[in-house]
Amino acid sequence: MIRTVIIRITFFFTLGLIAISCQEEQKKRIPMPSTDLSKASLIPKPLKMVPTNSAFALDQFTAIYTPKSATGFEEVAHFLADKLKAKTALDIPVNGQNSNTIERIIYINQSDSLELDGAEAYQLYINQDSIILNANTAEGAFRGIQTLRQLVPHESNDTLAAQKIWPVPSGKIIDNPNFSYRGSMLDVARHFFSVEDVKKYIDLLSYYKINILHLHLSDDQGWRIEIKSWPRLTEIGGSTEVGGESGGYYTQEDYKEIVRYAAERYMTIIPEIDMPGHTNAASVSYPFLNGNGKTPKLYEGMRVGFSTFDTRKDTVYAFIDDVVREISEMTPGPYFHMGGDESHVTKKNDYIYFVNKVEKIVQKYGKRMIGWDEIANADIDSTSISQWWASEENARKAVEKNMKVILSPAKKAYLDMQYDSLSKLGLHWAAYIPVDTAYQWTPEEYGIPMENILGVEAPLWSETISNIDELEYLAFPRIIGYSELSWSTSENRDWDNYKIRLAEQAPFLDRMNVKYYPSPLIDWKQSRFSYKTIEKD
Ligand code: TNX
Repeated sequence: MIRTVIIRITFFFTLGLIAISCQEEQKKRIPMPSTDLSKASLIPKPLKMVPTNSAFALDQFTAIYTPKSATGFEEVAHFLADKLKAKTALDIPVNGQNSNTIERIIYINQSDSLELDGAEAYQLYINQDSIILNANTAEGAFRGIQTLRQLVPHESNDTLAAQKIWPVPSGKIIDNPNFSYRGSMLDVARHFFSVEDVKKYIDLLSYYKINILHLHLSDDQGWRIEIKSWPRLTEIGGSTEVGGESGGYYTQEDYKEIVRYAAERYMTIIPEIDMPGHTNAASVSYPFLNGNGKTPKLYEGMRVGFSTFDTRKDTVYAFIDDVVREISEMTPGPYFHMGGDESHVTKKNDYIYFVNKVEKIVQKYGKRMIGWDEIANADIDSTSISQWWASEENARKAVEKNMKVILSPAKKAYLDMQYDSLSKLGLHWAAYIPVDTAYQWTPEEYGIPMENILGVEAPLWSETISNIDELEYLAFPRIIGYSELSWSTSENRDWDNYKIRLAEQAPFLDRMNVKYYPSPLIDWKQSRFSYKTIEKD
């Protein structure tokens, strides 16, 4: 394999460059400490790793190259160069012309090798003088550069050479995700989070290879996405949030910017408009939508299950058609989430009628419908997807209908559950979820046949959090564990091994200014970056 790659490289470089590098090889090779790839703190853990106990010296004489014709690869290379610059301050050229000063290369290669089974698969070959990253697609290359970023040490080593170097442990990595759907959800309805906050979250999630961000865009307490044909939704429905704070919403331009930023990180945005329950904010804006028989008023509390759309009015479906159309037009991903949870004041027949109608609208706009587990009670298509949060019975019904299921069981995967009874943020209606409980369960053996599992998603509901620091406190470090639960195979997951790798994430999280919960279960690595937490006592 390495030989084929090397042959490819010789095609890519001029003979002159090869000749120069051969002559100078002896002189430029830096003695490397023995570095053991198998001890690298990679999360999620790759499928296979073969250490060769040497190292690649990342330094100012390193350059990145990509094949010119491969779509998206050059952008991936620039992304890597930017992130390496932020970490090391090195200015690493991408496809540069001036090869005289280059001694070591990172080659991000498009390869059609059959060994690379799947769009997100990649192989990394790290030698003393080259790093070769093979992927079928730019998406696979993007996942691969996250691994590479994690392999670059946080501190440089300047005892080995005149210049600063960052020794990257050598060896071979072969990787491919266990589940293609590795999700996170953010509730921007109970509390609104700015575009900037969402981007920071996306950037952190993508470092751990999470590829889905589901945005819960509407609820009783707020409507957060501009709909041009129904402007009062945001003018009125967007003005409130839990606890009387000021609300907010995304303009369509804002939403498109989130979608673009996520796409740059090979992450799909899934928009959710929750209905027929959780619709108070919509009904306050347009009272004809309301079906609970009371005059709707703006709501800033935390109760659930009191609102419903009127499911028997054509105008309600005309409204939904506009909403689904406008949002779908801005959403390149294949999914539209219709909520469907906790519609406690919608009669059962009305609920089923409603879900069936909305499914058709979603399909009309070319999307696959997702709904919370209750939707499996409707007469639903096998192409629609059920998100299991509460009811095993509903999850079974989905499997009987041969639907795919997203695993988000609240007692294991809810990021808004408190870590323990002392946690200041979060709820505990489903469970307390300390960092080990969040990690120590097996999605593959949770009662759903493997062929029905689409993937795992960790929802972050925002009743108790109102700013990015609080968001990060509940999400981190648990979301890092969910990334491993959905990417790595069960044979590669082990709490005792994981908790050591998790401890090593502290320098990254600190450098990114992430206010994670410093769980006492983890022996956090101290870092030279500032170490602050929002919980002082
Ligand atoms: C249940 S999960 C809900 C949400 C709440 C959450 C709080 C789900 C589909 N519904 O409306 O925010 O619990 O943990």
